[in-house]
Amino acid sequence: MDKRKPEWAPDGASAAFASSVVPGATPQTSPKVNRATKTWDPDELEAGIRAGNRTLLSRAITLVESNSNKHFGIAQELLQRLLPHSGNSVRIGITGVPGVGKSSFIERFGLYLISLGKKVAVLAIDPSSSISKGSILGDKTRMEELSRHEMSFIRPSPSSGVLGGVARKTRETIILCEAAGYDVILIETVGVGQSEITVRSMVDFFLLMQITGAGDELQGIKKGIMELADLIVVNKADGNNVERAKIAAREYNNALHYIRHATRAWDTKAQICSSRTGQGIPDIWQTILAFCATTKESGAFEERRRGQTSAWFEDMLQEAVLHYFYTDLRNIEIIPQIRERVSQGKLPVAYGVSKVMEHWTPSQS
Ligand SMILES: Nc1nc2c(ncn2[C@@H]2O[C@H](COP(=O)(O)OP(=O)(O)OP(=O)(O)O)[C@@H](O)[C@H]2O)c(=O)[nH]1
Ligand SMILES: [Mg+2]
Repeated sequence: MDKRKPEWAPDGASAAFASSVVPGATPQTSPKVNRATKTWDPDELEAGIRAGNRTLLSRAITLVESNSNKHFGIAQELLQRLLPHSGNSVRIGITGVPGVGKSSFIERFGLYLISLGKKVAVLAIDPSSSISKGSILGDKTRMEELSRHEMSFIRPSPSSGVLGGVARKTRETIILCEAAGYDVILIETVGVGQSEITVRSMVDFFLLMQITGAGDELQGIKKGIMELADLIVVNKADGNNVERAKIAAREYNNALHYIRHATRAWDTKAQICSSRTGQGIPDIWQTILAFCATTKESGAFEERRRGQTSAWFEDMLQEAVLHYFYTDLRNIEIIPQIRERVSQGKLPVAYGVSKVMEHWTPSQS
């Protein structure tokens, strides 16, 4: 099969999925689907997505993931049309170290939500996929049943670009999925580096997954990560691990008294579950429902969403301005020269900066 094709294509995907999103050393500016259909028809995409057509949803995501300028306009037009139909989901981020059981949890939890009549979309932000140019979402055995279900839609991490670009694509993908009627959006990320902060900045509810270790549970967990979480879940509470998981949850609950909570008027707590037996899964959904009710009531839910969108706008604006600045011909030559003189100690740093700015905007100096 063509391993470059990023589409998740859950229809009959079986063992092909996950492991297929491999090489991609070059950004995928020419999605395969484009060759098949020749053109992108915004009317067709809009109507298809609104009708919940997963193939067209997949195509639209490929479009927003494209780095090509010629796709940008149409992707943005589509997003603008769909924006009024977005926002009606619960966006849930799930993080935890590799092996903690995130994908197994998503499979269980997703199937449970489907049993309640929900439509579930699963996205991923995997920073290592941009470094290694290949997805490590080795989930073909973990989410197999969910991926085959017609009420689910699973899409791996965009496989190229810096985290900022990946984040933009995921945010836009959330909008598309919501317009397609998905009620719950689950975003998996590996518990390393900046990706947790990034996912926190695009979700309503952030779930930190832990497992019991040997002894001191709190050792090794960073306070900073706990401060991002709305719920800590101690997974793998099954077999002879149940008691240890309960003890761990108690320890987290004690520790949570002493840290700042992620969401205004919401007390972050810890609970246990088993993604293997399904124990505790409904309780987690109850917690999330309680969270939504409380934060919607207090206004914190809307406030966060608005804040996230304006922060996203601000980030992109800053990125664009920096790009404009550094690629401006007036700066391309002078900045390295002044940097050199500054680093040699021949010019004070602030003076060097003022020289660059003067050169760039002589009229304002
Ligand atoms: N006993 C038990 N094993 C579990 C449970 N959940 C996951 N596992 C096992 O833990 C291993 C890792 O599970 P994954 O779901 O792939 O973990 P992950 O966090 O998604 O891992 P990465 O995607 O690599 O970050 C697998 O062997 C699972 O079968 C659980 O609740 N109980
Ligand atoms: Mg996983």
